[in-house]
Amino acid sequence: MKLYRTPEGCVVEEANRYHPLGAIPIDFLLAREDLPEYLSEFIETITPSEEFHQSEILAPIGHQEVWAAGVTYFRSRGARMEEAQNAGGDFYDRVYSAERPELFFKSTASRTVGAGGKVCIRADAHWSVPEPELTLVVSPKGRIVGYTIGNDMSSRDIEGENPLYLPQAKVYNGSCALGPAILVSESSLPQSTEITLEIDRHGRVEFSGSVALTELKRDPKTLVEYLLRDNSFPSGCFLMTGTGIVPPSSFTLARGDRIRITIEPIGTLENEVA
Ligand code: DO4
Ligand code: MG
Repeated sequence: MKLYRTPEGCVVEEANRYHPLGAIPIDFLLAREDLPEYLSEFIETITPSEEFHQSEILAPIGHQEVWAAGVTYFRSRGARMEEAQNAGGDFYDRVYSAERPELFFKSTASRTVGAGGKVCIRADAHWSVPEPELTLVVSPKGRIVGYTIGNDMSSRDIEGENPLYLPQAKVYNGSCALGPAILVSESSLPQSTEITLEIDRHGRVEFSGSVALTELKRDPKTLVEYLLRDNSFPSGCFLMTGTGIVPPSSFTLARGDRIRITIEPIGTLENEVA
């Protein structure tokens, strides 16, 4: 079952049928502890349609905060150590194997775009990349009630210069994309689930890569447990689980690039760089 947000309201896709939820706001849905059960029962009362125009979808977010985990894949650890080689210290190596994960504040709805929206690179950065990440949809009490695709847009030169610059490398206008939908499910995704990234430039593929969830070092439930320690999310929240795909160091995003991230059970999140 997938939950979309459109300008006309939320829509649930189930078995190729689309159930409009009318005036029910996404905040009401994402604040529920029983979202999968609630939606399964609620759509029984709605006459579905077989049509849905995917061009009209918005990021599936209301007033939730978006948080992110970092250095959760070996590939990310290596990339971080390389970009920060002049910053001194072995903090990325240590956080990769530490018990406490790296968790950071990533975005608000105002800085987040949905599928088809434009993501941004900072004007004062010269090394920018997308980070394709499985993103957990978390209830106020910390239950994982769904999954979406996230793009943790990042400025690698700013991040690499000094770890204290992380918030500037990560949080700016258009620095986050979520969507196209929330796969509403309480079951874990299979370990074989693949995340793929394709970046098109002038109509041809400039970079592509993929990673399977087997490479994710941290258990999603443990990441959520850490995030909710002494930290409340009355509207629920999103938690990106880190990137396992990093383009080569010679690569930086350019205006007009198209970024496509696919996670098969959820869909494809496609955005152009503004
Ligand atoms: O430690 C910096 C951020 C790492 C990150 O965003 C990731 O691994 O996905
Ligand atoms: Mg990331």
